[in-house]
Amino acid sequence: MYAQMVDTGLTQVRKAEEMSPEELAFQARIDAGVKIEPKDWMPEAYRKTLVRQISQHAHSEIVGQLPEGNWVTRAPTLQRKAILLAKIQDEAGHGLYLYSAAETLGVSREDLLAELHAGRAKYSSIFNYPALNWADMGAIGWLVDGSAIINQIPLCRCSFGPYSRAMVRVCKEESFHARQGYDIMLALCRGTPEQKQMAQDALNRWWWPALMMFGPSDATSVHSAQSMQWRIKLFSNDELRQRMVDQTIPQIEYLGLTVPDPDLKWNEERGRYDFGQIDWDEFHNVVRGNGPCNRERLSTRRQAYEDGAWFRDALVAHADKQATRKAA
Ligand code: BYC
Repeated sequence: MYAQMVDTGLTQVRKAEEMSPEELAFQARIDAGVKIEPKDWMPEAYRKTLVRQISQHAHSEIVGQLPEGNWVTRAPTLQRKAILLAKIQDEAGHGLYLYSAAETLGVSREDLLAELHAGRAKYSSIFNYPALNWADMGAIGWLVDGSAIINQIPLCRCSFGPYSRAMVRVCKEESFHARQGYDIMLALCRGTPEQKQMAQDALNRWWWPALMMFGPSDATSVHSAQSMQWRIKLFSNDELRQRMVDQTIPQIEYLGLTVPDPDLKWNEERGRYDFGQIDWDEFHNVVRGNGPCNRERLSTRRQAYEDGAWFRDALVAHADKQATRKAA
């Protein structure tokens, strides 16, 4: 398969004739669907790509708690509060599995967090938008977790064992999150005209940022070609984005809401929807740190880390004490 690989996008994929015997054997294992485990030989670039993607993913889960965390105290009922709390706790758990998966590649959680807190590491653009009202909790669960599922189901079959296994549980939990989001939207759409308008407003604000979650177009994606050769990515950014659109339009229709895209239309020939242009300037601006909430998100994370220092110290002191006791 690798022999047929061509240079696509902006990355040069490694051609068979450029590979060492070790790399050829490694690629053959990947092509045969064999999982790569942490102690197996791997090209340094494969390891680095995984550390980059898994750590960005982990940071996204952790920062992703912030837009929703703000709404726990304002949830309209006790049941909604309990559900939202459970969802946010799940996101923390996802971050922890993912940091653990990254650690199997020889990096430490402390170093990864230091990169995040210094503003050098990326996390998903979507979490730099504000959650303005309760309907946003619906839109986030439905559209953001919905997009996450579409992106992450294929990752359950990716080539790196610890990442693929972590994704299985993450995807099950994301399904619950997406359903709770849709349930909030459904309740609002069946409510008063004002409540339905809140749902429409939230859809209008979250629709385009949710489509941006899938990353730059295939023509400009830097890493896609190589990541697909290594089966870290199984589908391209544009293919997954299209799936999101095709899957979500009928859900929007069921809610009785309007898609905030005048160019959206069903393409009979393709059997898929055509949709409007994404504002890539906005995307790049957010990724560069200039979105509506980038600074606030980072400073909240830094503060939370500093506030938790006493607890981490206490855990280490306790572990040291246990170890001394055992040794005695
Ligand atoms: N935001 O060559 P490309 C969640 C960066 S968690 C920011 O296509 P790649 C959830 C990209 O990193 C959601 N940056 O890259 C949590 C790269 O920069 P670097 C997170 C983005 O890696 C809590 C550059 O642009 N999900 O759903 O092949 C509550 C070029 O892009 C974004 C994951 O992380 C973006 N949207 O593809 C609720 C899933 N897009 O590294 C929900 C795993 C691109 O060269 N990750 N960039 O500096 C992936 O599948 C891939 O990493 C991506 C990007 C599809 C995101």
